[in-house]
Amino acid sequence: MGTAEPQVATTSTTTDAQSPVTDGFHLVIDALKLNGIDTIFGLPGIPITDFTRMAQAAGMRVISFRHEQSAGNAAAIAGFMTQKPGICLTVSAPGFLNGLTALANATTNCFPMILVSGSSEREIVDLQQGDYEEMDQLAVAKPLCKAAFRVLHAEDIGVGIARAIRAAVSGRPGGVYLDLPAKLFAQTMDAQAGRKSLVKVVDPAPRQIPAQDAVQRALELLKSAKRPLIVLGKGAAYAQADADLRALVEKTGIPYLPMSMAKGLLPDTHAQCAAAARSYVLAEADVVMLVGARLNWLLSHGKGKTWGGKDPKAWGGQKFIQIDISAQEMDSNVGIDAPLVGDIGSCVCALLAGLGSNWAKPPADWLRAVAERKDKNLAKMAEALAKDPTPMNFHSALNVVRDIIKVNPDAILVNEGANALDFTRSIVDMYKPRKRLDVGTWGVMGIGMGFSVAAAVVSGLPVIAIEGDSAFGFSGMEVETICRYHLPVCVVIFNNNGVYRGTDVNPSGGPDVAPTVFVKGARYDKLMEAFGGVGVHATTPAELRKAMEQAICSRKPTLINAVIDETAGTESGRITSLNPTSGKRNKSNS
Ligand code: ADP
Ligand code: TZD
Repeated sequence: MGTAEPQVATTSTTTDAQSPVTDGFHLVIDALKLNGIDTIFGLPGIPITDFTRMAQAAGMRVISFRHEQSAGNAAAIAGFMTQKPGICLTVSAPGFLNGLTALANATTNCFPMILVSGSSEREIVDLQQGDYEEMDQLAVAKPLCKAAFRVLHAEDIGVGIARAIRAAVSGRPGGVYLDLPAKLFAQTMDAQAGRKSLVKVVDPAPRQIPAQDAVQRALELLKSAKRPLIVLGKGAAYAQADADLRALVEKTGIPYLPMSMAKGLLPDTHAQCAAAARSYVLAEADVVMLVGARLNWLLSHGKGKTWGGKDPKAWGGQKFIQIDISAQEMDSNVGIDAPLVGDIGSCVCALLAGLGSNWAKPPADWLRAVAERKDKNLAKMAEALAKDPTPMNFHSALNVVRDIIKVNPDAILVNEGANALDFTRSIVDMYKPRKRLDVGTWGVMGIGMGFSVAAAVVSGLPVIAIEGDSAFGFSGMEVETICRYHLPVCVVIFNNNGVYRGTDVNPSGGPDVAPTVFVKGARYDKLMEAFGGVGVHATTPAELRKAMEQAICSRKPTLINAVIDETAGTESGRITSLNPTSGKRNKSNS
């Protein structure tokens, strides 16, 4: 890099009580620390390199990545796990853009994070005179996040950080962009005035108490139900109201369905868990209570055949109660009969209080019907898991992962891919809240290693990442990051030689392989060995089991290349139908 970096202001620090002046670098660090933020996920370069050094010197954990998208994903999931905004720090223009996908994804998933990016000279950017890494980042970020701020003066840093924190975690959580121009870092001001300018955010995510009449309406609707169902979403996982939520489910006796990242809020093996009877309960329930789950594509927009509707757009006739912190979420897809707007902790608490002591359990015939479906499907699953084909398929490999999680329920499971995602979600039971972290609302590939790093850093617990081979490729270079920080991450790549599968052929007969096909028999395990981690090539469930057990026990960075039958799986996993099929093709076929 030819350009000189801003000089470290060696004489000034707000942390040094003797020093008469402070600077932008230290004010940002002090403002974050004052608000209990002790970790930064980022990637250094102009104008933030010295900032990363100073943050580390000031006792912050600075986790440096190989690509900003992974740093951003790490920040986002740290936000989800801790309810504090995760911080991602990047350089200007390209670094900022690399982080932006993660910021947009965080916002889409309602994860609190702050993307802090250095930016170039305002005067030059605004006149478009061609500065180093020039870009109007604030304008670019605005439509992709919940809020975006820029700080121009050192004395405004305290307020800027406070606004960013509050915007990220209050109401519906989301991503916030904070633009810090290079010049800001170097600005100096009186140290005492600087200290006074900082803001400790009081009650950053205030409780939002639901109205009593809304609680009553919800309870009455629930009471009238013949076939009630509770759907738990990742908003419920985020809310950390675990004990009350469990009490609500158990006191009402209503079957519940966990969305992907809500798995484990109650153990998946709980008698009331209806995950194994998903299609039955969605189509049959007459009153559905959504707890921190949106009626988006993942729930077929609350209508159509999934919900017992006669055609793909038809309402199935059920009534909905929806608990959400965002009033605007109500009626977004179908009418909500009993909206319960507030934070999940307060709403669940109010519902519990209103249940009384003689709440009637749901009708026995409904519970029996759900249990029958569930038992039938679980028996079918057990049969599939008992097989031991050569080569391994998703079931035989995941049978191992299922056992490993069962004996290590505190381990965090990160999961991405198509088939690797869908099969893991349905086969691997989770036992504790917030242990399953995955592709979320967008079904985005590339979260794998960023989520794994953050999960290990934030929790100190072992992390198991179940990755499709394509999915892994999006963030694979971060295995170096995992090794560098000696993180207890065990990456398992379900290697079936391509995107979805490895069997496509080039329709033209030309020399290029098909667009979905990768190098056959790739040895991803060697990648981990290159950085001093443990690499294992596993071709049988026994080899996979041994390697995973050793990884958990040793806490050493491990990558297991689990060879899966390349014909296993389907295009796009469970969502094959979302692939457009040309009307032209249909006509000419018929
Ligand atoms: P899933 O994908 O698991 O179905 P979604 O991401 O669609 O879940 O929905 C999460 C919902 O939870 C969002 O609508 C969000 O507003 C809501 N939410 C997040 N945190 C809270 C909270 N603390 N209290 C109430 N609602 C929340
Ligand atoms: N790019 C991004 C950022 N997100 C995406 N979801 C995709 C592309 C499209 N995509 C999927 O939806 S799943 C997937 C891609 C590329 C990978 C599937 O292959 P895999 O998993 O090897 O990871 P399986 O188990 O072989 O299906």
